[in-house]
Amino acid sequence: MAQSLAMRGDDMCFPTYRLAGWLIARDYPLLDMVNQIFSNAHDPLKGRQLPILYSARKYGFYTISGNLGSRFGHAVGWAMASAYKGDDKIAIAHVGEGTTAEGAFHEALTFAAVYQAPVILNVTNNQWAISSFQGIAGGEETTFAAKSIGYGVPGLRVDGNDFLAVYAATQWAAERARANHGPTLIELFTYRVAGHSTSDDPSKYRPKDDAAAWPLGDPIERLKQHLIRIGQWTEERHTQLGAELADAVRTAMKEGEAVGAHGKSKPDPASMFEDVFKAPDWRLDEQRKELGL
Ligand SMILES: Cc1ncc(C[n+]2csc(CCOP(=O)(O)OP(=O)(O)O)c2C)c(N)n1
Repeated sequence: MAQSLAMRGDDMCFPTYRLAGWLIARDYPLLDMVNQIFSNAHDPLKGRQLPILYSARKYGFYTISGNLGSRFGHAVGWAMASAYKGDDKIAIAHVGEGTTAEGAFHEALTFAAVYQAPVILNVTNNQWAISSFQGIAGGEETTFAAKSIGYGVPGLRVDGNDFLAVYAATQWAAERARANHGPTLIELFTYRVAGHSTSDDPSKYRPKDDAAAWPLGDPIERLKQHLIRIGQWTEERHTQLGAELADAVRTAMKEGEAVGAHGKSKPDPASMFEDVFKAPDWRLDEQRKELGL
């Protein structure tokens, strides 16, 4: 995940559900991810979030929300607070192109522009919002990058399947933000080859061979070819790495299952009364006692 590597450890990412790569690129433990998915006794989020809606402050990863677009405004607010405190930490946020049709996207851009917030706002244009194609969000009228012009914010349109281009664009926007030159909107142009989720069947709303017509290739394959060409990588090492990673995922799954899957182990119910207020609150204390916890 190029952006995760281009940002500083103390910056903050306001992600969507498609950003697990951020955590993996920063060596977040796979087992913690699996335990979160299972909501088991070792779930770092104590069963309080939907599966895959990770949160990891130490890894610069703000909690994901199922409410599309809600992170854009949070990122701008966080970035404004950082600037207000005289800090040089910056924020980066993501939405899909479908989500640009939500008010939250436009509100966030207005605040970002007016207050020159040190933030990078990304639109991952994978061309499909479940079964709605990008035109439903205005993608046929103009590009998503060009939407920035109306707000007076620079907009970049990047080949989202080119690792190095994404890295370079992010680094450029991060330098601008850190030097107090304000926000940048980046459109990451890509294509969603698979379904929206495992319960989605894209052949119901687009031609079965649609993915074959996509000209910009697979980002991992492209980076691999580039690295081989410059003598930094080989087919053998790539195959070996693939096997190692598959093994790491299988091992984490087994370990997570051993802790507990499908409700076999759960976070301590009494923990729901923790972390709500900074100091103990008598109302919560009464509720906890009422439940005998
Ligand atoms: C406020 C809100 N409205 C609707 C949904 C239901 N929903 C979940 S994902 C999705 C499609 C999002 O498409 P896009 O923004 O293009 O992102 P992508 O999943 O393609 O990355 C929708 C409509 C939601 N989660 N939140």
